[in-house]
Amino acid sequence: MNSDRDRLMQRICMACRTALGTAIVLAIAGCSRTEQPEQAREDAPAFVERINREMAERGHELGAAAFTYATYINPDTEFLNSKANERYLEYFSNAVEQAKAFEGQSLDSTSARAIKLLKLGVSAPAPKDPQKRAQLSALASKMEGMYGAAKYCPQGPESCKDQIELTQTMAESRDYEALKEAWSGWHSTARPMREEYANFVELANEGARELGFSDLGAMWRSNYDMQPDEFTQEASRLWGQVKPLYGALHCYVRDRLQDTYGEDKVPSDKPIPAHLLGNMWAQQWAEIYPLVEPYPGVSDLDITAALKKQKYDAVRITRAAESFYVSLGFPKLPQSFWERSMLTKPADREVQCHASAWHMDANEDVRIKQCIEATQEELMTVYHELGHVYYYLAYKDQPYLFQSGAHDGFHEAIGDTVNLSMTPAYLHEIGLIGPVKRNDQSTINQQMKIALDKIAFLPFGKLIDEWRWKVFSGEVKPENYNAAWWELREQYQGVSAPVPRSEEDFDPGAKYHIPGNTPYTRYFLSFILQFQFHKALCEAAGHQGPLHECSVYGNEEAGRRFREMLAMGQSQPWQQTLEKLTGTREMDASAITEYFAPLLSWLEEQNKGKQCGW
Ligand code: X8Z
Ligand code: ZN
Repeated sequence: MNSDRDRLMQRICMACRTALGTAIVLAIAGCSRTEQPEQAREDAPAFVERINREMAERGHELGAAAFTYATYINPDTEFLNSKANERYLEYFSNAVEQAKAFEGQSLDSTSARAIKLLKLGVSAPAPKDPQKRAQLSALASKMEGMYGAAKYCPQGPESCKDQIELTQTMAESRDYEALKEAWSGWHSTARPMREEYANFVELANEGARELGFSDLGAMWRSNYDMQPDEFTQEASRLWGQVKPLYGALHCYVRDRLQDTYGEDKVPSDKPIPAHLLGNMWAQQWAEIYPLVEPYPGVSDLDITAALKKQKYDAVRITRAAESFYVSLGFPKLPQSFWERSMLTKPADREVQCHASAWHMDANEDVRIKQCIEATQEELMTVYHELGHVYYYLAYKDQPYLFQSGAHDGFHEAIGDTVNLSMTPAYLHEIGLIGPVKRNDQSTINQQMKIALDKIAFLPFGKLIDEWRWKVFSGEVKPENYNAAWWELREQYQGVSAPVPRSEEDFDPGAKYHIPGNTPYTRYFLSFILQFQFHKALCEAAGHQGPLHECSVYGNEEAGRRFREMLAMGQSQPWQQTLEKLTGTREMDASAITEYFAPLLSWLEEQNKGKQCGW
C-alpha cells in the first residue's frame, strides 16, 4: 500500500487510548461538580499536543498489526488487524468528538490546522455505533486479505495461479487467447468481494456523514486545502490539460497493436481490448514497448534483461535505490529498515504483494513491503517506495498530525520524481545499459518507453475515484457497479472488456486500491506534479538542455531543495509548499508537456490522416 494510507490507518489507531481515558474522565465529571475533567481545562495547543502524542502511540499499535497481517495473511492476523483497526477507530471517533469543544473558537493557526487534519485522518471512518464499527473493521480487513490471497484455479487446486504469475503472463505473452484467460482469471477472483464492498460502502459512508461530510467521497476530496467541489473542478481541469497527450498515444498504440493482432481483434475507431496492453489493468503499458518501438534496433533499453544477466536480487535493487537518494544527500536507511522490511515474496505463507511503504512509529522505524523481482517495473517501484520512506524520515520531527504529504499526491510523487532522473545516462553509470547514443531516434524510443507508463496512466489515475465518488454519493448503486466501471474505462481510457461482463462480476475489486480502500486521485495528481518537481530540481541543479535529458543524480543542491520540501510535511497548505520548490501555487501540466515535446510532435506526425478516438 502506499504511504498515506498507512498513515491514515495509523491515525485511525491512535485514537483509542484517549478515547478510553476520555470516557472515564467524562464519567467522573458527570458525578462530581468539584472535579473538572482534565480535557475541559485544556486549551487548543494542549489538546493538539496530547492528541499528537496519543495518536503516535496508537498508530504504532495499528501499524504493527497491519504490517503483520500484510506480511502473513491468516485468520488470526486478519482478526488481530481488524481488532486493532476497531480500537483505532474508536479512539479516532472520540478524539474528533473532543475536538468539537473548539468549534467556533478563534484558534492559533497551527492548532486550527491540526484539528482540521485530525478530522480527515482516516480513509474509512466508522459510525459511532460500536457494532457497526466492528463490522466495518472486519469487512476492511477481510477484503484486504481476499485480495492478497486471491488465486485463479482453472482446474482445481493444483492449477492455481496468483497475481504475480498472471501479471507476468499479461506482460510477456503476445497470444490473444492466453492473455484473455489470464485477464478473465484474475478478474474472476474479485467476484466474491462485491457484497462485502457494498456493505463496506454503507458503513464508511455513515461514518463520514456523522463527521459532517455528505459522503465518503466528499471527505476524501476535503483534504486538499480547498473546498471539495473546487477540488473536483481542479482535477477535471488537469485532466483537460493532459487529455490530448493521451489521445495521441492511444491512437498510435492502437495502430501498432492492430499490426500485431489484426484488425478483427483491434478495430480502428474502437476502444482497445484491455488485455493487450501488457498490464492487468491496462494502467501502464511499458511491457508492450517491443510492439510499439518507434525505431527498432536503435537503442538498448532492456533493463529487465540487464538485471537478470547481472543477477540483481531484491536487496541489491533496494541498495541501488538507496544509493540514488544518498547521492542527493539523504541519509542511509536505518539498519532496522533492512531487518524489518519484506523485500521478497515468502514461499510458505500468503502475503499482500502490492508494494507499500510503512512508517511504523512516527520516527525511524520505516519499511517497505514488496515482492521484488528482477524487472524494470519492480526496480522503478522500489525507487518509488523509497520516496515514501525518505518522506517519512524527512518529516519525522513534525507533530504527528503534520506527518503526511503536503497532500497525498506529493507523497506519491517523490519516488516518481527520482524515477524521472533515471535517464539512460544514469542507467549507464550504474552499469545497467550500454553507453548512450543520443540522437533523434534514440530520444523518441526513450520517450516512448516512458510515455507508455506516464501518459498511459493518466486516465486510469483519474477514473478510479470518479467511480468511487459516484459509488459513495449513491449515484452508482451496487446493481450497477460493474456497468458504471466499464463506462468510465471506455470513456477515459478508451479500453474495452475482452470478454462480456455482467453484474455478477466485480471488476473494480480486481484492483488493489478498491478492496484496500486507498484513495487513488493521489496518483493522478502525482503523475502531473512529479514533472513539476523534476523541472524545479533540474533548475536547482543548473541543468541546461531539454528536460527529458536531466538527471539530478549526485546533485546536492537539488537534494537540499527536495528535502526542504519534504521536511514540511503537511504543516502548511500544499500550495505554499509547492510554491517554495517550484515558484507556482498551482498544479499544472506544462512541465509534462515540455518533457514530452519531442515525442508529441513525432506522434502527431505518425497519427496524421488516422482516425483517432473511439
Ligand atoms: O500503488 C502504487 C504504489 C504503491 S503506493 C506501488 N501505485 C499505483 C498502482 O500501482 O496502481 C504506483 C503507481 C500507481
Ligand atoms: Zn506510492
